[in-house]
Amino acid sequence: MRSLSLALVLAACSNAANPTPDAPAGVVDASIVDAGPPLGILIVNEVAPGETPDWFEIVNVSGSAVQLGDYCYSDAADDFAKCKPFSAMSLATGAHFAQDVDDIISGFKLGSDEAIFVYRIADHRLSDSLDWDDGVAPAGSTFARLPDTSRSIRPHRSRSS
Ligand SMILES: [Ca+2]
Ligand SMILES: [Ca+2]
Repeated sequence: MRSLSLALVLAACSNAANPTPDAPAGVVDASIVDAGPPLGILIVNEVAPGETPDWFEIVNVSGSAVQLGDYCYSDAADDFAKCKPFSAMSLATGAHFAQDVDDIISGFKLGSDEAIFVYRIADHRLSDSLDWDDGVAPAGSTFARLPDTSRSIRPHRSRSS
């Protein structure tokens, strides 16, 4: 929030009779800062939209086992009514888990240009998300972090072939 802090300092130093409300960008950023950074406990490592069923893979990158039932997933940001809890199971440190997604299992499907969000249910904190664009994961391919859990995301041949 350096820009907002600077704006406040400048406002304090300026003539009080002539305020200059010129920092709308700082106001927009505030909601993001308030939510905090993603937890990064469960990472969305790979998505396979357009498969039957669609699926995505998560990895537990924390130093201890995670109860998946404490987390939920959604294709809509901050939609906790839609957010579907994972099954109650323990995911070991470093372990991968592929979650199938369809209207019956999840209440939604994964489209060709969407995103998937994983939240901790107790406090609605985002653990991780992955956004993809149309055409990046054609039939037979997925969209994945390569190498695993990295910030580099690109098309990847489906492991199911
Ligand atoms: Ca969808
Ligand atoms: Ca998208």
